[in-house]
Amino acid sequence: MDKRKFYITTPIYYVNDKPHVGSAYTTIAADALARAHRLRQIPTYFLTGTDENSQKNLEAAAKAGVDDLQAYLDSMAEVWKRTWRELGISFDDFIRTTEERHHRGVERFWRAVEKSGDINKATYEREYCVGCEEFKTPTDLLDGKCPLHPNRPLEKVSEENYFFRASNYKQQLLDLYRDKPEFVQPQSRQNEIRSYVESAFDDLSISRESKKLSCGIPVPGDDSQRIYVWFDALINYMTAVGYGTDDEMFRKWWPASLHLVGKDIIKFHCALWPAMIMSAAKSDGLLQAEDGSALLPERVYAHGFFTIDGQKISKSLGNAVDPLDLAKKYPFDAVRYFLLREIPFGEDGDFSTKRLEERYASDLGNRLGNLVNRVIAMSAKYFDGKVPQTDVEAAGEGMDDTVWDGAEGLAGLWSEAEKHIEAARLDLLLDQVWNSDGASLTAANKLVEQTQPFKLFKEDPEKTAIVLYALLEACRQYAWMVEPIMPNVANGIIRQLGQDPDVEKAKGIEELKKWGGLVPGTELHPGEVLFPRLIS
Ligand code: ME8
Repeated sequence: MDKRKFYITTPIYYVNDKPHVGSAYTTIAADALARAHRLRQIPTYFLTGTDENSQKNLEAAAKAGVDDLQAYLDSMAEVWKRTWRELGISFDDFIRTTEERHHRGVERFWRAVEKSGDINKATYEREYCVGCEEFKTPTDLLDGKCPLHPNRPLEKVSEENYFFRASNYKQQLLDLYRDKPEFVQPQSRQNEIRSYVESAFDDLSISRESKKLSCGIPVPGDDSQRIYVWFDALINYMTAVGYGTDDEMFRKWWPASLHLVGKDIIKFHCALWPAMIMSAAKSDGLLQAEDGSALLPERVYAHGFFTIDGQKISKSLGNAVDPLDLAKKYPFDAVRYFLLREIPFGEDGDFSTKRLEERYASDLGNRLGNLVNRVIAMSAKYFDGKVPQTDVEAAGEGMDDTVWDGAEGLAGLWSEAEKHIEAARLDLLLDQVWNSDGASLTAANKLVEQTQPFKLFKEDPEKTAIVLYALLEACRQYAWMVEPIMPNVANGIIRQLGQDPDVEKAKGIEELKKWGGLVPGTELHPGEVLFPRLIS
């Protein structure tokens, strides 16, 4: 197994609706983390896709008046794929659970679980919430209703189905949480999962009678039953990288490095999914590590939920924000910045265009955009359109009587950035680049105020060259620090500094981090407006 690889996934989304700012949030976070790893030249595979064997989709197709379910699924999957493309999401693969490659992998997985002795038939009576696509026990309900979908009547299901003996894996799951606490992220969710497994995790029905449910993958060897949508959906993370079709590819990418999900589906990812793999691995060597243990995903990270102007995003309230509309109104990099910056990753928060516009003006326009514009414009004006000629090493020193820590301060920012990327905390990375002491954007702006290069030039051109070189070089480094979050802005800065972003990227992150990447005498290209005034 190549240790230096990064396989990241988003949930596969239901296609009963088009993307909104919530699904965009997860997808943008995954995109930024994928870009951060690619920038570090770590082989990266970024997967997203659509969850199509769901009753919800069936209902949505009927509501839309489309008789041909496959035609509905095809057109909606295209809407999702196109939206992500238009927003510049850099996914490597888009899986649909109606694809042949997925069905083949699901069949192999089912057979493995069956062979392990963990599938049996039983009759039972229970209530099913289509909103959650989940069976509910009496303790899950509030006044006899699903607390998440109180307006949806529960379906009473009484039939003979296949069951997965999930309870066989209770202890192994608890051991997993104890031995590898990082499996469940953020840490604040670990107790929730542990107590769920201790108290409520039980055998579950993993099929429905085909005559009652016209969507879903048929149970291998028994067409009269169809596989429960979550049991099939989770396996997408494997089928996309070749499980059931391409063992070599599977060995290359599995296990997933990070499943990024919303907090609503953490139980499925942190309990059911590893239990399924533990079972299948007993009978399928491809799912085993060298020591025979099951190859489980390395981490699941559950982020929080967005409200819109304080309200839950919902169809009935009609408040779902279409990310494509946001992209028409704002430079999309600014939306990415806002989403990833505003809320500590893992916590709930509110999406408000007022806050977005405030941050656009203050963080991006005033602090980043102005700094880059001023520093490049001054350098161009005083130094013949070029990066000033100066002693690069000397320019890397901290400056007396100022807040500026120089190259050392920037190196400190980089080492913190690496930790934040590893922990998937891009909010902290951004906060630090903007606000920390020493060499952040705040410090750089202060340095301009403290040294006043536009006055200093008359008295001391040599010192001005040092100050402006330091600031230009800092802008170059900021660009690479924020590149995963704002790729277009970063490229714009690099181009204004007279460099080719692709050529620079190819040098590798260690080179990009080094003080002095900007060569004195390089021709600058001022003028590109990074954050244009918003049209209201
Ligand atoms: O659950 N805030 O699909 P889904 C933040 N098909 N994130 C949000 C959000 C909000 N308000 N609303 C949705 C499913 N999300 C299954 C997944 S995976 C094998 C199967 C995001 O279309 C968040 O990531 O209901 C959440 O987990 C996901 O959309 C749910 O998408």
